[in-house]
Amino acid sequence: MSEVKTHYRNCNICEAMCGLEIKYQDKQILSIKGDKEDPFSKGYNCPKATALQDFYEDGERLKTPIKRTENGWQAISWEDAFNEITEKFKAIQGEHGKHALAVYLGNPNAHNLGNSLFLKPFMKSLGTINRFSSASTDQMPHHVASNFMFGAGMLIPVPDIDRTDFMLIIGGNPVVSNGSMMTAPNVIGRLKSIQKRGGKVVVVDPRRTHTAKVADQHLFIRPEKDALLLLAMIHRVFQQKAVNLGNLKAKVHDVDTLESLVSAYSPRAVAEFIGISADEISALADEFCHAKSAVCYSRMGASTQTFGGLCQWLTNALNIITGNFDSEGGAMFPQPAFDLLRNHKRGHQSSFGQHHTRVRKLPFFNGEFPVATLAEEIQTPGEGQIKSLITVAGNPVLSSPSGHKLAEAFTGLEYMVSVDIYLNETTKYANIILPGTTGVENPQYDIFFNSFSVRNTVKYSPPLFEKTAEQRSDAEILQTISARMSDTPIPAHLQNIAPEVILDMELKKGPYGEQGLSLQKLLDNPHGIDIGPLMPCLDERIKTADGKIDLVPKLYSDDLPRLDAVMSKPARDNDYPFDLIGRRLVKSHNTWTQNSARLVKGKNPCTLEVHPEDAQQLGITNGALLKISSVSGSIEITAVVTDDIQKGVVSMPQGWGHNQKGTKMSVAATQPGVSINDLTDTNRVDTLTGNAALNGTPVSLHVIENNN
Ligand SMILES: Nc1nc2c(c(=O)[nH]1)N[C@H]1C(S)=C(S)[C@@H](COP(=O)(O)OP(=O)(O)OC[C@H]3O[C@@H](n4cnc5c(=O)[nH]c(N)nc54)[C@H](O)[C@@H]3O)O[C@H]1N2
Ligand SMILES: Nc1nc2c(c(=O)[nH]1)N[C@H]1C(S)=C(S)[C@@H](COP(=O)(O)OP(=O)(O)OC[C@H]3O[C@@H](n4cnc5c(=O)[nH]c(N)nc54)[C@H](O)[C@@H]3O)O[C@H]1N2
Ligand code: SF4
Ligand SMILES: [Mo]
Repeated sequence: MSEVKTHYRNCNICEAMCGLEIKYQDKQILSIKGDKEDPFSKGYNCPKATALQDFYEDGERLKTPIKRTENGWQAISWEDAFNEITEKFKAIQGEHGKHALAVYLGNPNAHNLGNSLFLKPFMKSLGTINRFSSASTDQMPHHVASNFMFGAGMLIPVPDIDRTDFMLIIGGNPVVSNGSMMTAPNVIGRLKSIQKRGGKVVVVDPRRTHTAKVADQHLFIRPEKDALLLLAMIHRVFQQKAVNLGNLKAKVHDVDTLESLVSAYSPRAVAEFIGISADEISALADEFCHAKSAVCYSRMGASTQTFGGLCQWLTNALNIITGNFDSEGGAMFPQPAFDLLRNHKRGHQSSFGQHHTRVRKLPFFNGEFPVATLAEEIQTPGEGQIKSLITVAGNPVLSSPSGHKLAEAFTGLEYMVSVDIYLNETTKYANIILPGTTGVENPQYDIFFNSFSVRNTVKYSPPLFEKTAEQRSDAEILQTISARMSDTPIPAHLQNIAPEVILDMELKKGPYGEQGLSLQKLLDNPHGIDIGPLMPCLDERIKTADGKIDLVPKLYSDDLPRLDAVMSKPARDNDYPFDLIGRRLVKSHNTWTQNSARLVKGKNPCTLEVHPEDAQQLGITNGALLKISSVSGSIEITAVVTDDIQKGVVSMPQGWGHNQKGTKMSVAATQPGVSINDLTDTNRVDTLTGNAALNGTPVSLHVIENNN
């Protein structure tokens, strides 16, 4: 046996980029702990980090390709797999056109250096316009707002959580999720620091979440009414003559237009609809204005809903008109060492709706179509129909709206491939599964999450363990398919270029390159390097043609009548009287971490939270087995009666439902739960951005069996 060694790397499961210290001996991991010397996470880690060992050791994780045959799944060589896949793709594209092949990209792509770099050339080589991804079940409204207000979809303002005096969190539960579009390891510690320095944290959520319990104030809001709250707060700011552009004077267009747009949305006018009193709305707006610095941060609950687009626009607008933008303690732009916008020239916004989906005419944006339309695009015959699909690191059968219907659509495809590490609810429909290396077998550098980070830091880790001769990385898989599918030959020296070569070049050309930042420097500093807190940088970073912020892009003012229509509709649907929302759990990450025994042990957490008054009215006892139904389908789930949830609203976890035949994740199947996305509805989207409305699904509840 060789000596015990130590390896440092960032955890790549969620967005928080926690630094880890891993002790190992030969190819055996001995322990995983937070790295106290990581300048950003300072020793913090959540319970999921240790599961990196489980994913590495998981005997059910695929390591070489498998092919579906009449006699079940069979091993196939990489060469045979690549030959078959590229022949089939070419034949299908030859017969039906390039766009007959679609791609679905899932969340772990953003956590993998190779995928982050090579998906772009991969898409180009396939020549299809039909890209779908988890972005349209997640954060598309943020990108649309940044595109139109600041000139680039990837220019995301993040809360300066470490210096703010007042943090308003709408529809996010960062104490559990550890933040999203806000990379901030140890959010709970950072929120408590706000309080320790005399500041305040306010949470707006239909559920009393863990974050709400830590906060100084929690306001229950009716689902999907956040845009009205934000409009009323902005109304109050204007009415109190409290507009203060701070550093942004002469840098913001259309402040007057905003004032006239919000004039109809007084706190009194919206209070009844949103479930927060006019006095509370006014007080919240006043406190926000009077705080030395303040920031409004709105996330999943305010993005994956029917007004997600408006919410993200108004969040930015509130920060801007109160002097809390591009300034300490407000919303600020990171300056990442690997700058995704390095080549983005001013005045080159993505055009919106340059194409629309064939069936429902939803907009194309940022190179993709909304995933809520994928099933119908596969199932509706006619010119442009999708006949073939490749999924890369995604599980849309569990993660997309009406996932069970998407599964049905997959059975009609002529040919499907999945680049994935498990035989799961989605990949079981593939003809061939190509598994890449994962987690500790990969190099780690967070291109995306450094772009959303609350502090500028930089860190690279090489793979902890070299892959075996039989394994391929996702990067190699993508590069091989690209080389074979591309119409224009890719030069030999670029076909297998290592991610590190590109990383090194970008670091040297990036904002800290002149100060000597390079891959070598990162290798010499395995705990990472702290660059410092976020700095005002609007003038350098903004990408609008004239360098000014567009406060009221037309697409948003055009969308307000849709919101007004809600205010005249009855609050409740008689057939489906409850609003279903999702929740995240500390010990699971989306749909794929549940094959780790240490993460799924104990009581089944996939339960439905019901308010005591609703439970009493329907005769539901704690622990009762319920049937929940929506227009999309029905599932059975155990009730937990709690006043942590607002009356009229019910909540269940997302990412579950591992109970399906033909999958091979036997630990996950011991605690399968049910899929929330068998209830969500592809027809519920934010029509402005195309993002799925996964929160606020109208449902009904029926007792199957009470727990007496
Ligand atoms: N109702 C409801 N639905 C939701 C949400 C919600 O809040 N409510 N949340 C949404 C959000 S925010 C997101 S991001 C999406 C996520 O949606 P998806 O990205 O579709 O789902 P994941 O669970 O992240 O699936 C990851 C897949 O990648 C595989 N995988 C893991 N690691 C690797 C790797 O290193 N390489 C490869 N090739 N594959 C890998 C896993 O086996 C799994 O199949 O779900 C969305 N769906
Ligand atoms: N442990 C863990 N961490 C994760 C993940 C995970 O699965 N598990 N997933 C990661 C991913 S991919 C993402 S995108 C992030 C997401 O990070 P967050 O956005 O922080 O995650 P959620 O827990 O989905 O928070 C959404 C909140 O919105 C509330 N909500 C629902 N509907 C509404 C509404 O209409 N209005 C308002 N105001 N609130 C509403 C819900 O009650 C919930 O508290 O988390 C990441 N981190
Ligand atoms: S918070 Fe996220 S990045 Fe940090 S250890 Fe947990 S899963 Fe990993
Ligand atoms: Mo996400």
